[in-house]
Amino acid sequence: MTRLTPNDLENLLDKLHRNEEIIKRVTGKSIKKICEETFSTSHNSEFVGIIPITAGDGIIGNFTASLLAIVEHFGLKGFVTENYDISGYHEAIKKKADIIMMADDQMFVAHNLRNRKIATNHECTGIVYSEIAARYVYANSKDILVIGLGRVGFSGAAHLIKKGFNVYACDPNSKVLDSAVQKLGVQKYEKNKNKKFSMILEATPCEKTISSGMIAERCLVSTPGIPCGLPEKVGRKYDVDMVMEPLYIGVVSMLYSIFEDNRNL
Ligand code: 2YJ
Ligand code: MG
Repeated sequence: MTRLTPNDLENLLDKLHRNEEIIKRVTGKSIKKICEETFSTSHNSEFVGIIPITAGDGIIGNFTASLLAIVEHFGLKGFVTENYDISGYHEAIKKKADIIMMADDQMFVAHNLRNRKIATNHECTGIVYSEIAARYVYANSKDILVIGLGRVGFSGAAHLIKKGFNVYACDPNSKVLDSAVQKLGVQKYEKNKNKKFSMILEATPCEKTISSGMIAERCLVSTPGIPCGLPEKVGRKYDVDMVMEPLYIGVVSMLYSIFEDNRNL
């Protein structure tokens, strides 16, 4: 898994606003609306406690501060605990947090203590970026390509299958690919078949995973993967719309996935 760097988190609010505009233009809806529809939940003034975690490679400069900025941008109140780790957890509970957010190098979770729902960043990131891709207003079919079947790509592919899309997938690890074919019912993307896609979910930590042979005349690349998988040259040559942002979109998805259900309201 890619570890975020303080550099990735610089100008987070700029990136966030830019991507919110792009999402509206390419799907016709705001990111919040998309999450509301996807999870059938809405927020209810939850108070969010964010805990810096020193395990593994330790604190990432700006990480918890960025989470707080996101929570506040969203209209919720929150705080970063002064203490780290277990002491931070204790502090968050004492301060009456409703939602706890914390991450080590393997897992980034949000836990709603009111309703016991828990979200992982990888699953919610896969779901929301696949939703964005699937809602592309210029899509020419229900075919969609998923590049990379790690935790994020796999979750995105599963979500798209559930939504009734024709999911094609590729991954350099043939065991992982075979398992997605069996477990999810995705089809293998074969380069030589010359199939072109107007919707792509790219979920890899690699550069240049997208080649010009894959993309239709007009195409949306939805990608949480840093660095960007679209080579600049290819992006310039075709009419490619791109949603790519390091933290905000995944975090909004995590929050909506643990908010209260609004179906019975
Ligand atoms: O509390 C801290 O500052 C650190 N323990 C944060 C660690 C953040 N975790 C990661 O960067 C993980 N690789 C997951 C991030 C997924 C973002 N899409
Ligand atoms: Mg990438």
